[in-house]
Amino acid sequence: MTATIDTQTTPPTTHAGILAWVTEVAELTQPDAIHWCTGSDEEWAQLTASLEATGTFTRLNADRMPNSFHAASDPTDVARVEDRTYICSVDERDAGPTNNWMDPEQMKDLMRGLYAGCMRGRTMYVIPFVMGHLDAEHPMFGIEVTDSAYVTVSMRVMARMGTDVLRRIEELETAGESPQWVPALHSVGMPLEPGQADVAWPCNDTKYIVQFPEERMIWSFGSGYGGNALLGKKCYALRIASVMARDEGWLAEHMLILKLTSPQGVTKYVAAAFPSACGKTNLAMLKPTIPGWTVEAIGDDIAWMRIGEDGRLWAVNPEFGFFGVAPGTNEHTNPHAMETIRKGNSVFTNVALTPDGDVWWEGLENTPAEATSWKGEPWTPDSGELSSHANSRYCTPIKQCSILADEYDDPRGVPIDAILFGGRRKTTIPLVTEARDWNHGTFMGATLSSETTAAAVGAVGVVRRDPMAMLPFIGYNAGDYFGHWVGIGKDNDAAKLPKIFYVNWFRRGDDGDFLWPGFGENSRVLKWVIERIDGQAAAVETPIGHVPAPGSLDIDGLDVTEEQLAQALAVDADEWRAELPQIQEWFEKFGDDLPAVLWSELDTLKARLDA
Ligand code: SAT
Ligand code: MN
Repeated sequence: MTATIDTQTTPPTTHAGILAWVTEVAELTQPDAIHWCTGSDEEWAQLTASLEATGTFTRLNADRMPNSFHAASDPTDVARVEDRTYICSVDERDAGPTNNWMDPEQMKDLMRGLYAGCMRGRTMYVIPFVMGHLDAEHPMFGIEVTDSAYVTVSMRVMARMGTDVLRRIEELETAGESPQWVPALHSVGMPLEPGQADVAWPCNDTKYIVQFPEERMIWSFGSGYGGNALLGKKCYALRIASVMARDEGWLAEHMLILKLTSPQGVTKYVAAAFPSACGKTNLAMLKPTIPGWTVEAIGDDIAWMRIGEDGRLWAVNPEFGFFGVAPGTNEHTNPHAMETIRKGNSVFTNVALTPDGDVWWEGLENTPAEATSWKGEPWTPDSGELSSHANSRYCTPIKQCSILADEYDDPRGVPIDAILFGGRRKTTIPLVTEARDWNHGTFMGATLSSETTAAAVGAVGVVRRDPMAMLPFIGYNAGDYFGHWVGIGKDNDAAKLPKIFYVNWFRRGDDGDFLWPGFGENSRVLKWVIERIDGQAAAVETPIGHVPAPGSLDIDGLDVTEEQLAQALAVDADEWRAELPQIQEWFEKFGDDLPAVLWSELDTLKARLDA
């Protein structure tokens, strides 16, 4: 039995372009019904009820987690599928060496074959959405068409969507502004024959996540999960937006945005890029351990940054929710996230379900004596298996975050003072290093490396280069992307641009233990960063940049000795020499497309290590 959704027969828009596209998609995919999303509470209630009816959702105990739901995906559909993700630029060269590429017309032929009749037996949801503010100078619209109610519900958490968006597009159209909108087509790829029962998590073994950069268009097929299916997030706000940013002179980056206020009331804004599942969300909502300092959140995953009239780099978070990794999230690692989640209105995917109707995951307090694992099997702490998938997620409205900065609602965003690049490395990379200048910072970003995590399908723990933490998200030739970064430095007043730092919370000592406690204690590193910008903290120059001078990083009251800190900050010339051929090999991938400036930075690094 399926609960019914209102399906209007008359589309609620007169926008010819949108109507034509939706009609074309419906003719190709053959849905039983079309529902234009309003974004209302009633719609949420209907959709979540229909998801309960199909067994996709289990409603959680309202006393613990009001208006919230548990979902378990198909065990084969648990993360972004990078090997199935394509940048279909007209010219193969424009996809560059880090992306999969196929000729766009060939890809469209192939995918039209997959899409033909793929929504039979299902409702097609039309989701008008905007990434960023509806009242931005140029609102960044999109229309996602999907046959997944799960995706529709999740999109309502993650993006501003619904009738208001449609009205704004029409308004601008009427004013003669022809606002751009990104068509984003998604199907789980599992049509239903008449009488065929649905499964809790429909998907298809054949998956394609495809960006057409010239057309600013997204086609996704076969997966219902996260970044593969919520097309406003990685596909639009990073891959397609990075192409727009290249063409228009701004930056679309995989960065959190936070506001830091000192005991003296001085406010700074920090943007930070880390690969998925490296603690970015924790840093975004950090609870400082040093007295008098406060952190407010603005974004946890994506930053769009434009040079303002004042010459500074202004950032907005284009998203409306948090899509955070659940395992490891708890009262210690991220108390603000826990508080945000507990307010409800959330969707949990691939975590465990407790007998009293709550969710649980590894690392959360109060381990239950028994639970149902993400695979739907009975689980106890002695099961010898994880209760939750390592990439299981909470999906929660950002407005519930009690430390959300007021500036979140400002369409102009915030002026960024510091950019941090970070990865997960057991060795070599110090706790914090300050770049000498913008180009050196671009070199740090371009050579960023990290041990892989469960956020993408594939081996975990392997060191890979992840430039600006954007490897799976750069929508064009990464060589050109580095050139774009260099260009931002060249075309603007360096004194007004943010200072760049490289951090590594994950360095380990000889005993294999972490050298730095991380989490709330990372506020100490932020404090040093801010004090550097204000010319207050001391640093020593090393071949790789400036690291904190002894005594300059505040470890007052912390259970870390000066010796441990020295190890965390050490620049080991031999480790770095071992890194050089890897960087060389990485750069060679880009051939002539790598900006010469980055080769000079590598030469400088070599020379400094030998000096
Ligand atoms: O699945 S998502 O791509 O949305 C999450 C992530 O990898 O950061
Ligand atoms: Mn991310």
